Amino acid sequence: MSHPSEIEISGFKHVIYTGDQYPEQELVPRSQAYYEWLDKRRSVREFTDQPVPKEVIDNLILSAGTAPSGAHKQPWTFCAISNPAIKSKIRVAAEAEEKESYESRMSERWKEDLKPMGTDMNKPFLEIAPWLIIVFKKVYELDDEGKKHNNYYVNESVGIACGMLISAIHNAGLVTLTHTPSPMNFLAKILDRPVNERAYLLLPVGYPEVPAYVPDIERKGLGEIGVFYE
Ligand code: IYR
Repeated sequence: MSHPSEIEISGFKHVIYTGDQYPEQELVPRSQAYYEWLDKRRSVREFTDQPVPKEVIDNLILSAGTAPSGAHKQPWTFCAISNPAIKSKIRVAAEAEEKESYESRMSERWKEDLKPMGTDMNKPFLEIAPWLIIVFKKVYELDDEGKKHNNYYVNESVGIACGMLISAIHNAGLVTLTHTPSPMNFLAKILDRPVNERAYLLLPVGYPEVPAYVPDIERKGLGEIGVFYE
């Protein structure tokens, strides 16, 4: 039976889905291989300054931009910074916020919880890593008359895009970590972002130091994170 290559639904064009499908016997090995590959991803804090070509960053951003989003509003902007002067500015401002956080904003319990991660208020990777990708969420759009139109499920959409970005970085053989200086509004100021954009996450991107050391932590098993209703 032949199908039309496109149809209309509520007046909007729909085309045929072209994602790959695999024979049934490949499902388990493919899903297992993906899991095992993804399980090797770690948040790495030690970077080298080895350059990463801009074209790689282009592809990482395009990959993140394939994320689903509320009403397909794509409420994100990815700022990629390799300029050393801007990276230094970001490091100075981020460390100032982190110092304040570690010294007075974070609870003792929180700092105890972070001890195994080996993180502190110093963020040398902000200058050493060849690229910083700063993800901004677009809370609303402004139309031509300057009227605000709220986007939908913005945190969910941008969170998913960040997950896909992190996977794309891992796929390229590069490393990152999720840096969340709080508050983050200094980033919009330094980068002169429009009023509808709020900093969401900062990801340094580059090659790991050799060797790079990561905390010896375990991931929860299927029995702890999966609940099945069959
Ligand atoms: N915001 C700081 C501190 C920090 C907080 C958590 I929760 C971490 O898992 C790691 C670090 C930072 O981004 O370094």
